[in-house]
Amino acid sequence: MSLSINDSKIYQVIESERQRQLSTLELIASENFVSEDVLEAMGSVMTNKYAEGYPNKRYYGGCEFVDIAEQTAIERANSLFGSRFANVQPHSGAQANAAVFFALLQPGEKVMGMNLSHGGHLTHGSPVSMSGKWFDVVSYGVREDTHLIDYDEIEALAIKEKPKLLIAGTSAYPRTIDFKNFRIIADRIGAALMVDMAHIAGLVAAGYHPSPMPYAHVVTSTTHKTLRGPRGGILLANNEEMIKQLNKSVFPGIQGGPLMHIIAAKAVAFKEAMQSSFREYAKQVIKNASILSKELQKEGAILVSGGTDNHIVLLDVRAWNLTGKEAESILERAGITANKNTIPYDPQSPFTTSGIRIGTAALTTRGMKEEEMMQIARIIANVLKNRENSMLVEKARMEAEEICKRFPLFQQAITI
Ligand code: DSN
Repeated sequence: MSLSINDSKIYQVIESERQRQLSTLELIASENFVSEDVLEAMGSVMTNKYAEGYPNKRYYGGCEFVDIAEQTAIERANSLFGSRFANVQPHSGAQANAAVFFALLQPGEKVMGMNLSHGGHLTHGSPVSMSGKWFDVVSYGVREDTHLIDYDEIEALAIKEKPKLLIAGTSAYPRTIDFKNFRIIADRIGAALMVDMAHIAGLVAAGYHPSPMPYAHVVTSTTHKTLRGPRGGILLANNEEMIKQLNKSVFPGIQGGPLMHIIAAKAVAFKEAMQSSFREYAKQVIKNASILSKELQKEGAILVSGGTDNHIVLLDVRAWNLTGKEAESILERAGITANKNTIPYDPQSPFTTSGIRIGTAALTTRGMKEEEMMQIARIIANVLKNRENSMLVEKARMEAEEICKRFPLFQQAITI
């Protein structure tokens, strides 16, 4: 290892980030800790190889080994999710979603997705993203009284607006999504149904959230959230014509050379997600979120939708006279990493927000269970309620660090 000698600045930054991850409680719902095997594949010589095209149909020589890696990733993705076809090249979830738009729509055509501030995603038609700038967008939200998706409302809107593409999928929705209902709506208006399962992919893989695969025309996902793989995206489909269109859309449509080191790491992660230990993990992720939400409620927290079915808990911090921005920064001082998030019908801007989104995927990877969730819920509530008390916040930080020490990570990582 020569990075510490040849580039001490970057070495130091990596080491500091490693220490930060080790010593703080990671509750960002879209983050996780990959295995050392995934890390090893990501940091391998596969990064050196150009492989534009697809296995056995490349624009470069010397692809015999990267072909095996990509084919293996495709086969494992299909067996993990029960799909017939997969494209494992999207560099991210945003790229996977853009590939669907490029494959199925012409600029200006109509799409219908969930409003970002109700728990949707930027790439589902937000006016600040390419999806909202280049396409005609209709957004649906959740009900104001329950914070739940109302399928009758979506159906009525879809019949009125007739989008060509209907999008199901969220980044801050704590409840189970009924993909069958979405397909019924799509069929009524002759739309294609895209499901973006980025947040729940690990839960779907393990059988703890219903799979979109029987219902969606195309499924997109990231590979790094609950699925616990490298940062990246995938596309899944059951129809051969659909995958042909998607493949052309990813390359040469919107991307150049695939990231072969990431694709190899995706293959490793898919294999890990097929193990019974991963099913146990996903079950615990949900149990932990459920305990965390109940304990927070006991402390007086107001939760969007009143609880959770998945890995996400969304707090309405107005109950404690805070904005999401303030709450994020107080939690950070206490050694807890979470993110400010808009809540449905949020009076604050997306930069300020009234919510805090927390998720249990990363801490569950560290091995934390019910007991730690109860302790963490108490710390969160205590520091948010007593933020003026800097001694209390400092004590909370020490307690967070002590919990982290009991659940070590990266056994074989480099140390200074
Ligand atoms: N930014 C991701 C998340 O946190 O959910 C989605 O892209």
